[in-house]
Amino acid sequence: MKLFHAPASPFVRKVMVLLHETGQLADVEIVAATGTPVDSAQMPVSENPLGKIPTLVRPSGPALFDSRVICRYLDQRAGSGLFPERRLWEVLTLEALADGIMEAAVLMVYETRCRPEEKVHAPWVEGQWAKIGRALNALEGRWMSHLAGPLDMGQIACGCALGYLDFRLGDRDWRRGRDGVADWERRFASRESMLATLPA
Ligand code: GSF
Repeated sequence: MKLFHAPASPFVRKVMVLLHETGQLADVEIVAATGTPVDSAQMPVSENPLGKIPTLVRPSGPALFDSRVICRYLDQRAGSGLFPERRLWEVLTLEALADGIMEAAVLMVYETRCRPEEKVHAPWVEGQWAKIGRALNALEGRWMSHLAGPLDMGQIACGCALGYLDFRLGDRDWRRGRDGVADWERRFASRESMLATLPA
């Protein structure tokens, strides 16, 4: 299998952490692909018409995207139980919440990276940050007992989302007033799979 990959992408990191945790790393060839919506020259546009990463090419069958589909596929392939049937809707919702944090953070990065400075719309950027703030409050208020449970895909996605906030938006201090999430993140970030996939 081939995985279109960039070391800074939190969505790609979800896939990489899963590959580490489930012992499938050797089954995947990493193909470098960086880009933005305004520069897709190196992106896998013939495999994924959306031109986004991660995209996974299998020996047969259509290429898989996005990260949620790829993670579900690789989990099933290894029978690793990261989407346990008993807690499925919670796990998928937590993954969606973490993906939403990543999406909003990536949009904030694109706003300054892809637009001329005079066209950056500050209220729109702050609207994305407000989404992230509400999602972090939900983690702190409602998800701590789930985060403390056995490893699942929702937790992996949260670890990658919080790592991305440190990587790209470190000056925003997401930890303030969220001691529970901050403490969980510190412990989760010390997993071997997380240390091996630090964004760069
Ligand atoms: C999001 C992937 C994405 O936006 C998923 O895989 O879960 N919902 C999708 N990837 C970014 C790279 S990143 O910043 O993680 C991407 O491919 N951007 C290029 C573009 O054209 O949006």
